[in-house]
Amino acid sequence: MTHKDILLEIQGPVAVIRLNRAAKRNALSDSLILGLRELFELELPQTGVRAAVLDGAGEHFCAGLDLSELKERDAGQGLHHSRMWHAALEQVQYGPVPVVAALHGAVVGGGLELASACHIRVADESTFYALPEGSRGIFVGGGGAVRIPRLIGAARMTDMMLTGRVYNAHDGERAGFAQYLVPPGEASARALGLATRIAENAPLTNYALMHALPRIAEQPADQGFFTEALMAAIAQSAPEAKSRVKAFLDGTTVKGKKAP
Ligand code: 1HE
Repeated sequence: MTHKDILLEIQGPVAVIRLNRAAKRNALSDSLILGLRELFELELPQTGVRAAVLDGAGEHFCAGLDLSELKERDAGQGLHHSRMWHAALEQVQYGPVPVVAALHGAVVGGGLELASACHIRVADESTFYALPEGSRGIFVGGGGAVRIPRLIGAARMTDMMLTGRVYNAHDGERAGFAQYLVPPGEASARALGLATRIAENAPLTNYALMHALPRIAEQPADQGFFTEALMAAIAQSAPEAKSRVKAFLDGTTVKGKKAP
């Protein structure tokens, strides 16, 4: 059952998931975080989709943690709250299908943590990135300390949290937050085009990119080479890989197909 603040629309092989709490700038309440977890873990696998788009309704992608719920917590409760976010965003990163985030407006705090758990980020020119945790006297807790340095480096993240620095869309793209920068209002359409293209890949290739590549990239080289060899052997043994290679050799592949 999809959460009241989440819209789910199936467009052919792509699930379009929209944070739908515009009045609160799509702030992530505990209930909304649990709703995302349930959607990625239980609902999406049943839809048979092969890729997803995640965007936000209204003027902003996401204002992060719902600050109205940030009540007095003891250390144990704080730990469990952060682990709840981890469990949910792990379902986004290591869920059933690649997720393309379509960004606009504020991508801040936990909103940036959520965007970082996606596999590709498309930002329109209204996008800005910030980590207000630094000025609110708190720390990231939704996996940002792990995922954000992998996008932009620990030095930039440290600067953002220490000084409150805000990156605009152009600087953000150069820094590595987003892979695509598009005119205002065009992020969701571009993300849908990319997701549709991704959905055409062999499922094992997408699986390898989501589940094997990030792990291989963290392994010492010797182990990484070995894991890569295992994944390569599994992927190329699939019937779909064989038929795709055969189509190329027979000249029946659609040539010159460009990414949208
Ligand atoms: C919120 C939230 C929120 C807006 N929690 N209610 N995140 C932040 O520190 C960012 C806080 N938000 C903002 O800086 C701004 O709202 C925005 C730049 C995102 C958007 O500005 P604007 O002018 O379009 O909206 P607004 O007037 O500030 O807010 C509209 C309403 O949304 C207002 O409620 P209203 O009832 O008065 O209309 C705001 O209170 C509400 N709202 N953002 C709750 N975040 C796992 S740890 C993660 C830690 C974090 O994410 S910390 C960073 C939290």
